[in-house]
Amino acid sequence: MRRILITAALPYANGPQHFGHLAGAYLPGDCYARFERLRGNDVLYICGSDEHGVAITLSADLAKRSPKEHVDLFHAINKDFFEKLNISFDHFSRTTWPGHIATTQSIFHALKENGYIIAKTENHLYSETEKRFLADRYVVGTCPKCGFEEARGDECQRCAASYESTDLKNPRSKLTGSPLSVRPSEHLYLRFDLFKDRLKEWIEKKNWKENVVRFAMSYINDLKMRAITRDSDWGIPVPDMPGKVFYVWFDAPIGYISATQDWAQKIGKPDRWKEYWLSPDTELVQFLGKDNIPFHAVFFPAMLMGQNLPYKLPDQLPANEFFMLEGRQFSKSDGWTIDMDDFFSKYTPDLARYTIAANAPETADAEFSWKDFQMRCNAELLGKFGNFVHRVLVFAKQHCAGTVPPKHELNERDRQFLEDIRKLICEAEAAFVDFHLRKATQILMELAQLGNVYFEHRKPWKLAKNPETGKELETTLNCCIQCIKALALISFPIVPDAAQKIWNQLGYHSAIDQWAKIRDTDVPTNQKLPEPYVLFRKVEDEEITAQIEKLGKSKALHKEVVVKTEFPVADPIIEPLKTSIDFDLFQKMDLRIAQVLEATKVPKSKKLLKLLVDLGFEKRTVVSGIAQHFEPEQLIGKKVILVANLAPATIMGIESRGMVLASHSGALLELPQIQGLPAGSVVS
Ligand code: B3M
Ligand code: ZN
Repeated sequence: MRRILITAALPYANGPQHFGHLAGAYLPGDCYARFERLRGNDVLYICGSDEHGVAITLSADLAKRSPKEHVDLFHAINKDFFEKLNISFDHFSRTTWPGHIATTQSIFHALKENGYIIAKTENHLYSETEKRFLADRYVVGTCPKCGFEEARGDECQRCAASYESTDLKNPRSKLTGSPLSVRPSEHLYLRFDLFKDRLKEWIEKKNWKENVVRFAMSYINDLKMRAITRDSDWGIPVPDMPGKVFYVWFDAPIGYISATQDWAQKIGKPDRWKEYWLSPDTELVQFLGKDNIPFHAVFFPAMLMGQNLPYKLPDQLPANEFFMLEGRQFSKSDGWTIDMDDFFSKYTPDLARYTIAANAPETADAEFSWKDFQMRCNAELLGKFGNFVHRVLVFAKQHCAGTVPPKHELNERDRQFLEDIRKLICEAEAAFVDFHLRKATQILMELAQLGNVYFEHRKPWKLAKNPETGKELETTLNCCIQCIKALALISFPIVPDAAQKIWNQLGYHSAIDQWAKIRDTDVPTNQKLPEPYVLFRKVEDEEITAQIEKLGKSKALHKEVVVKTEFPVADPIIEPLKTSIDFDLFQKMDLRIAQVLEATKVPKSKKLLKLLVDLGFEKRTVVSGIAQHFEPEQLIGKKVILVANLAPATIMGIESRGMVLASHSGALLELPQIQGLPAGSVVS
């Protein structure tokens, strides 16, 4: 029996989780955990809320909650979300439980004792009114190079100079506008650079996904010391340094260890965490999204290498790409999301799990779309999978007195069928071992289809009409029942509720619990079959249309156009075509995707908004005449298309570097939608 410790990235308790998160870490982790438990291994699946960091204090402030109230709220919401989706964590802890403080501090002490921590005193910007040091992103001031007055804390969006925030002239708080002073502050740095060789040697031996290794290696080559402390009162206190807490990415991964300790205490065996974390034969498998790779492949391993205890380093790091909704990133503020209460009032968790697994973002970004969801539910789960199970069981009930009929002499077709079933079980096994969820769902459907084809071929309804083919009928149904058993087995990690129901419909009263035994044992002849029932319902077109419409409606951009215009949607206003231009001229235009970071009304102007946009490689200010169509806050986070090489122009005293594309029709205005691609992408 192997001992497998599985973790999934600790979600920030800073907002509700959605299918995007689920696809990146929690569902793949859960399918793997369920599969390995089924194989009889000692599995511990650990997760918990990540409850520290500036992002949390900021959102809490905005929501007028204390950070504690904020994380309590979202911890509860997210825990419930995972429970509703049948994510089988053995424990879902949180980084604000007291034990996490002690563990974080002891990891820190060992690093310090071993000479990996140094202190440096540097000047930082301090707000007298807010009584705190401000991180770069909360600072604005006058650029020391070009004199631009709205320059950011670390780089000037006008002249692209980069500098220390303390070099800014007239520095101010971005939030309150109050002036900032310079004060020395001491911070602790972790000497990650000292782990370069050990990290390299360790990663070179790993058979991880190519992109994970490449990404990790590029980080290692460039490893420098990094500050692990922050000036804040929300976080794990740094011993002997009042007013300082650990940087959230220092304490969060330690949360995996402390969550295991929390679990061990709760089961009344406080030392059991050591069996997982301190034993060399534990296999540590950490599921995560690709944006978290450096922390799991480089920084956290280095922190553990600097300990005196023999902590486990990850053996596997299945990192997934991003998962979107209908081609765009999930965004709650945009309404580009799925209301989970509504979802669960209509659909079972299995439907979500199956659809997400079938589209798992394993090698490329992937998405949830409602049409695909409908197809997965109707054509696959209901049409192929559920239908096969149901028709066989109904037939057996009618023609075999409600029991599993015996298997008699097999013909070539039966033999082939049974062999194919066995082959597909082995393929599914391999897919789960290799974290290939997509593949596993394909195999599941292949197996269901195999059953359907066999059933059609053997035509039991004909065999039933002729008393002389009674034995053939029984054999056919027996073989089909063995196929159903295989379906229950391999579908269990993905759709556990449906799998268990199928298992029970085969007359078992136990839980699906042993992979090899179930794989190798036939459903016994004469086992009593209960009344069969339908497992999946049809998802109607109207439901899907309604969901898609809802998505469109709650999309802020769209809604605002409708709400803000005084006129009903008018007939299109056809403007005459301009004279033609050369392709060369067209090609000179540089159109880019730009993400809006800040939006404010231009004082004394009805039409103008001042936008700060991110082009990926630089940030700039543009002035755009769309103020009558959008509230500034609706635009934050949106991606727009910018004419990026338009000569700068000064509009109402503001230098505008570029123009946002928009489409007008009478009083209507809409922004072209490209939301899934990164800022800086060329539009041509
Ligand atoms: N909370 C980031 C995230 O949710 C972070 C992961 C921590 S894992 C130790 O993507
Ligand atoms: Zn400048």
